[in-house]
Order: sequence, then structure tokens, then C-alpha cells
Amino acid sequence: MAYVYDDTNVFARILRGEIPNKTVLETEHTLAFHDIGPQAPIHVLVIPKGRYVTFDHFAAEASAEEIADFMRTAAAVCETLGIRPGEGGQGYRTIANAGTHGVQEVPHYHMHILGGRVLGSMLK
Ligand code: DGP
Repeated sequence: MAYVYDDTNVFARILRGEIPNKTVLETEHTLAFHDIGPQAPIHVLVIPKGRYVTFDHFAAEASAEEIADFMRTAAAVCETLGIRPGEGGQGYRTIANAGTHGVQEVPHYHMHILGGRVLGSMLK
């Protein structure tokens, strides 16, 4: 099934400059900004600038350059915000929700980076 990207979604509007954001890092292919409703002291969203709906869509159709840029920008966010474990920081969690069961609200692929406190143990 081919994904249909909705250009009216809120992250598309952020990328077009129609909605302001608190940017942490920006590159040619990637934007990282603070979540509007933080679930932890640090809650950053990392999004590709390309039109991808979910993680699997991004992995299947983005170029190797876009994917590498996305991953390295996400890692650079952890470095910039001082949350890398063992580097003076105390760690973080990455999450990517997809679809109905993943409870994805915004249909533009994004990685959540959460940190700044001990996080709940949803996976344990
Ligand atoms: P998800 O459920 O994984 O699709 O998470 C979407 C996240 O997007 C949610 O944590 C809140 C955040 N969000 C929604 N609208 C805005 C916005 O206008 N600005 C920012 N910075 N974040 C937003």
C-alpha cells in the first residue's frame, strides 16, 4: 500500500514556516525542535524535511543521504542537550509512533527524544 502524505499536517506547516517552532538543530534534510507539550524536561521532535508518513515509509523511500542526516542530527541533539549517557548526561529514550495502534497524532514521520528524568518503564 502506498502512503498518501497530507500536506496540511502540522509538521508540514512548521516546515513551510507557517507555524513557529523552537528549533534545536536544522540541516539540509532534517529539523529538530522542542515538543509543544513536553512529556519530560527534555522532549525534542526530529523530523525529516521530506514527505514521509511513518518510520517504515521513511526507511523505504528516503535516500541514504536523508537517512544518515536524520540519524546524525538526532544524535547531535543528544550531544547538544547533554543527555548522552556516560558523557556527563544521564540518558534518553527515542520513540516513533506509527498509525492507529501506535497512537500517531501527526502523520509526518518524527522521532521523539525524551530525557531529563527517569522515564516510565512502558516496555518492561
Ligand atoms: P505523535 O503522537 O507521535 O504523533 O506526537 C506528536 C507530537 O507533536 C506530540 O507530542 C505533540 C507535538 N505537537 C503537535 N503539534 C505541535 C506543534 O504545533 N508544535 C510543536 N512543537 N509540537 C507539536
